[in-house]
Amino acid sequence: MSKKILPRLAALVLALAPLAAAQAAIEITDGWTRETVPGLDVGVGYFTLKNTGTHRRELLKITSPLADGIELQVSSVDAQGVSHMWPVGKLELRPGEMLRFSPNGRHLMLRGLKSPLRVGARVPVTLVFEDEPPITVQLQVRPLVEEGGMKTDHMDHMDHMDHMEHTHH
Ligand SMILES: [Cu+2]
Repeated sequence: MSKKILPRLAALVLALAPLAAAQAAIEITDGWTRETVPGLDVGVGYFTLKNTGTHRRELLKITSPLADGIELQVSSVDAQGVSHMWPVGKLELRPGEMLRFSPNGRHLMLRGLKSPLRVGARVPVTLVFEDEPPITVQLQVRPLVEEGGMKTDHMDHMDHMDHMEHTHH
């Protein structure tokens, strides 16, 4: 390599460096949600998160222009078959870590939806991780009732909402 080209190459590398730094380390795939239950303004959300970078990343904020607020929750089914949910305090991804949100595990709860969610629509959700540019994922709306019968996750949320109301009284 000639001595003339090297400084130019160095300048080029310097020019590209900020671009590389702005590359998102967090990958979000398989975003989906369900149709809302008639009369309820709450919805669910699922996706898969992966930290492809070399540093821990903490999730700081989740928002959607279609909802008043979004909460991270985890649900699990107890020995009696009853589903329980509670908020997730802190979500961190180690380098290389992958987290799959699912109906019987971690999920998003969208509160105060501006309008009912209909099959085929998309719900944009923006996630902010520390030291990362915001990432927007489109949650694809799936039917409430799928082949094989009624899914229970929304029913769980109806119970959950009752519970939330009780705590306010
Ligand atoms: Cu929930």
